[in-house]
Amino acid sequence: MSLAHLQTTYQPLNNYDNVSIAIVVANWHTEIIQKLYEGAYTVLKKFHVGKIERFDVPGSFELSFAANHLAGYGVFDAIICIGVVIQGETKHFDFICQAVANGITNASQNTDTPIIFGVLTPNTLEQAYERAGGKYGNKGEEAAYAALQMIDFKFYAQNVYQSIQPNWIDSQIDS
Ligand code: DLZ
Repeated sequence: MSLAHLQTTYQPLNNYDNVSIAIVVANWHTEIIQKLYEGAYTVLKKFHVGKIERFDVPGSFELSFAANHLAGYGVFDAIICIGVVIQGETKHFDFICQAVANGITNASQNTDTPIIFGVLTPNTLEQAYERAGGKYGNKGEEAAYAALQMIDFKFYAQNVYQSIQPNWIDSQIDS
């Protein structure tokens, strides 16, 4: 017998009333940021997420610290980080993007909390607008869907696997 029978597709939760999600927003390019934030907020509301809390930080560089810190309280089921860094505008681009991407990855893994990378890194302001409710959609909405999907994933995994004894799993893999 193998574990294959357990690897069914997990279903979305029917009810997000008890779910808490933080949205951390970097205060650069605030008009675009606001559109991304509203996109994320609207999707979470549509799915009746019980608690949505916004936190503002100075810039994208601070997103991962804030997300890591908030995750440490263990009260948020997911954290969405929203920022905009325009490549053509700043020599800081590589430093900031790399720092925030690595920081979010580390924070997410260290705290076992889904932390979503909702940071736009386009070449121009125009490209940023196109991704904040323009012709390429709204990346804030996509970030919210990613958060819900990761919450579904954790819920499913915990329900299916938490009660399974490790030695039972070993025996399934060996056989
Ligand atoms: C300094 C800076 C620059 C030049 N550009 C941006 C940007 O395009 N987007 C953004 O979110 N933040 C920027 N920042 C601010 C840094 O992220 C950070 O807040 C400061 O360096 C202070 O640590």
